[in-house]
Amino acid sequence: MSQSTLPQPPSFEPLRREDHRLLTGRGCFTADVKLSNAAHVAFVRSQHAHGRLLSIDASEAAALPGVIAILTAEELGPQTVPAINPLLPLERSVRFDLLARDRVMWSGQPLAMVIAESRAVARAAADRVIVDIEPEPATADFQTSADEAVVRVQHRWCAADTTGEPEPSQLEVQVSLESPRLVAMALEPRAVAVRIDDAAERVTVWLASQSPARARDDIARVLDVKSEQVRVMTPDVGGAFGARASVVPEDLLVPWAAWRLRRSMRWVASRSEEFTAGMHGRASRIDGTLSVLPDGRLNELTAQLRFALGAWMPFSSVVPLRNAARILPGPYRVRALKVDGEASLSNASAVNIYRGAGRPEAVLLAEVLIERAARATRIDPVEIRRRNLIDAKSLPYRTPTGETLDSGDYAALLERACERFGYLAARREQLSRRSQGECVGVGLALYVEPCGQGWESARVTLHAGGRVTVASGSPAQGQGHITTFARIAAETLGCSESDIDVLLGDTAVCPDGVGALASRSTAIGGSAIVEACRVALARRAAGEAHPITAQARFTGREAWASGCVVAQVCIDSETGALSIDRVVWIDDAGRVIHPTLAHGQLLGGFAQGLGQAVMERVVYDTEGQLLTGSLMDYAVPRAADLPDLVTESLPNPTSFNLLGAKGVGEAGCIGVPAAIMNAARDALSVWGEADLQFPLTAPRVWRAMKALRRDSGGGGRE
Ligand code: SMO
Repeated sequence: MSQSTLPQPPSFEPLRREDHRLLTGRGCFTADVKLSNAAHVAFVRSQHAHGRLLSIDASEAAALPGVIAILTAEELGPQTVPAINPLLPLERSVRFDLLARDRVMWSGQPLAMVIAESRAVARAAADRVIVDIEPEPATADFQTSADEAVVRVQHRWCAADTTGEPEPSQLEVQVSLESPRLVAMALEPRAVAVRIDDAAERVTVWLASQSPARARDDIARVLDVKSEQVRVMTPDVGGAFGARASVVPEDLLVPWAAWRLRRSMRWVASRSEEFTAGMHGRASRIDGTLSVLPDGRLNELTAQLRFALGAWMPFSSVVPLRNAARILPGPYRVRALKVDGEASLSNASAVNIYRGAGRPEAVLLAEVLIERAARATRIDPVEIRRRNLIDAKSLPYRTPTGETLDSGDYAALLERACERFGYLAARREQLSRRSQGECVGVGLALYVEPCGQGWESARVTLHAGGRVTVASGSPAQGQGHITTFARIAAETLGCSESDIDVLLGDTAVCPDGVGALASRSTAIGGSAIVEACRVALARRAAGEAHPITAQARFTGREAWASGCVVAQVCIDSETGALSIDRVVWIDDAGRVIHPTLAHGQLLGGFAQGLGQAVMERVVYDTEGQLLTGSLMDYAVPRAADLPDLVTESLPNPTSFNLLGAKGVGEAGCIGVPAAIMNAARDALSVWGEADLQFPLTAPRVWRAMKALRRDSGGGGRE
């Protein structure tokens, strides 16, 4: 990424409070937590994707010096993963054992736990546990029939002025789009550390959770103790991205084993375990049809959404399907909408929310369709969007799926993005480069993204002498919440940020909260801090003596951030290799509290969005074996892969929370992939409509290009 085009944060911005400690090696991640006399856990996992579990023979493993215990479902009993967030009703009841009992459902499923004096011994012993499985055929993602869906969603809507019947003169375009399975590649692999306080009948669990209060309750249920007996702490966390919003079986099994054996214990996942048994993301196939009137107005959008769930359902597993369905048709007016969605199980690792959580899929569908419609009607892609965007005057706007777009100016985002990109000049450049045989494309994407639903909590204490303690229910996984929350509190209290201490991620000292997910920490978590500060100020004005403690629980209405991305790509017509020349991205995250940190969120989301678009893909074979089980086979972007990026903020504050803030962390994964896809399709459009799918690797682009050139008779010599 060239420094010249990177917007530099204003020079007066202080560094993040977190950084000095982290950059000088004084961070404390879960694996760093000091425990005296801790045992180590290794998991025995299924090598088959599906089958009957006949027996587990641990006798040889148990004889290894240093092995403390080997635990299976026999010791655990019928313990299941926590209930699922009922945002969508389940079609049938589902239950998933924490340790396999009689069946295995995916290759990587935990079958037994080896507890030993060292990590090395635990792993060596795990390798010697003999598991007998009678394999059965595995069901890959999207292999199930429609009636096997576990979750469904449907939206039907028709504007009052139309019957929704196709008008005779309209054009219809269609696309099928795949969003491959991805790994939520946190820098820090999953880890759990548990300390048993025998005398007090209490357990402390260090866990990289986005939702520590919920994790505490989940752990207490498995231990069969009261929630007050469990303390969950999230120390420094090296990335979460949705994958740590819901607990995985291991998060519950390690505390259970520690409690059972009355011994402190730790488990640190290997990178391989992140691939075989970590949370995956995306995994969807979407078919869409858009009909357009001759003047470019959008008539009817029809979408068929299919999401894979994997072998078991984490708490938030229905969220991607729900989000993709309700976000359509994005920032556009349509005359009719039909959305049908379903999600089904498969013999693969679980799919959960991952940065964007269904938002990227909705945006990809709407944006690829609208550019196809532009080519079909021969209207410029910018102009066809202009004719269909919901205008700022119409906000708040009730969408066909019943959502409320609260704030924003989509047309302004589009105009500003085109201006910063030099859109007209780029089209002229494209023509001249095409005439010289180059394959160049320009693509756009507009997005709306729901942010900050539900409630969050905060506690503020004003101490004598002026220091202030702020405790939030929303923990951090690298975002820099301490810096942002200190600023919010200082602003509200009228004191200096340096007077404020921020406590996060400890259920013993923080009020219960929902957690840090769904782009809610600043909007909802920050608003709770504002409210608690206001209450504390009022008490001080009334003469209450220090320390003054005020607690607040803020419930916000979901606000909708938005943005516009324009990308230019160049495709090597011999090899299919795609390079991204440049990207311009205008984002409306509402009121921005800390520009440096918001910018960092944009960059991080940009990198992950780019990875999704051009290189990342989890692949299972037909027997359910993972083919991309390491970073040798699964590509993630490196710094050198990032192209020139220009970002600009065009804030329209929301009135749905106390700060006017909307979300920013997920935006890069939402708008960027769609813009890159459109640019690639635009590049190949000289030969026709390409069936391009993510990730846009050279072989895939080359094959799509070859098919088009053969069909168009132009240059197809292969
Ligand atoms: S994908 Mo996010 O942590 O809701």
